[in-house]
Amino acid sequence: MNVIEPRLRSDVSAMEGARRKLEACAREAHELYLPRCVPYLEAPPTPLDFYRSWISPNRPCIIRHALDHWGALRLWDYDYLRKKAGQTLVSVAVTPNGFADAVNGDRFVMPEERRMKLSHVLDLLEGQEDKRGGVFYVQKQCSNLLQELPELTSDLETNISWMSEALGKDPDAVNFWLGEKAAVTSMHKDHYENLYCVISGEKHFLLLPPTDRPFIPYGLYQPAVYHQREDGQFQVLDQDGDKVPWIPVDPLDPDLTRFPEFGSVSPLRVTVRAGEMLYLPSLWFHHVTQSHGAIAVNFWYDMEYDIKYNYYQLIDQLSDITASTP
Ligand SMILES: O=C(O)CCC(=O)C(=O)O
Repeated sequence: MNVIEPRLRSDVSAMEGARRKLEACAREAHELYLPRCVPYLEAPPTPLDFYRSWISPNRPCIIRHALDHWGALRLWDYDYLRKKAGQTLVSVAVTPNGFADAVNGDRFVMPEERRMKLSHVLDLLEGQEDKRGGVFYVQKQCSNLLQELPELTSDLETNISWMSEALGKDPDAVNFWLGEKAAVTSMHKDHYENLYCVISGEKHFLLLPPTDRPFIPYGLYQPAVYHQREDGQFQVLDQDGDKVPWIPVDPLDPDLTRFPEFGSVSPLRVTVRAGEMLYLPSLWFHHVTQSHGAIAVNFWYDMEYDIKYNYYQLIDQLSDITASTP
């Protein structure tokens, strides 16, 4: 008689039970507090109201008229950027397909990073120069607005006062984004409270709450980086280091045969237009596309590592364990 089999069967049914509980928890979050679409605020909030209504309940919203006083909204066209910072070197992510930091086959592939004059990037975006099969995206998230483009900071605020007061801290990073329509940010989450401000063009966000984690597949991938050869061909070069956990599903065209659980997510889709600010709460999954040449600036505030973070970690780990149930 095989004594292991009954034990295995009960382990499997315990896993399935845990999975059902996780899925019930995700559904309950939708019933209890998650919105069906992203609401708009018509004016910047007070710190208390913003903390109470949005940060604490971890709910996204779009804030209008919070940037009306930024010169950037009126000034930042390509001519102005050329005059003000055209000769400045910026870090640019270059890929053959628009996917920087994304799963490609069995690899997690990062972009080739080039240092280029901003004017050169603008020429490429305007089609004045041959892109040689590359897709270009200024997207380095190292506070690149402050680090690489200080000339532009007088056209906006580098600190959102009501947010700093609500959280009791200043942003960890202020990032500048400028890219082609083909540039896509694959689905991921960050441990930041994010204020994402569109200066020109449009950004399209697909959002999933952290509680949907049981339905979101993760894999472990060999890290690699794109490299464009002299003849223009892109290679994928393996990198040393640990495997990278990443989400392999494309939420705009999910392969539900491979990832049937993803069929249970309820995405929020929102277009953020010039002059609008999206509050993207910490740990929300997001996938981002854009109109050609869209410009944005975002503020990342480190999240509180409190009980909410702790609960998320539990859901994350249980989702992993129960997903591997045969
Ligand atoms: O604008 C993008 O392409 C990505 C933005 C993003 O992922 C973020 O702000 O965390």
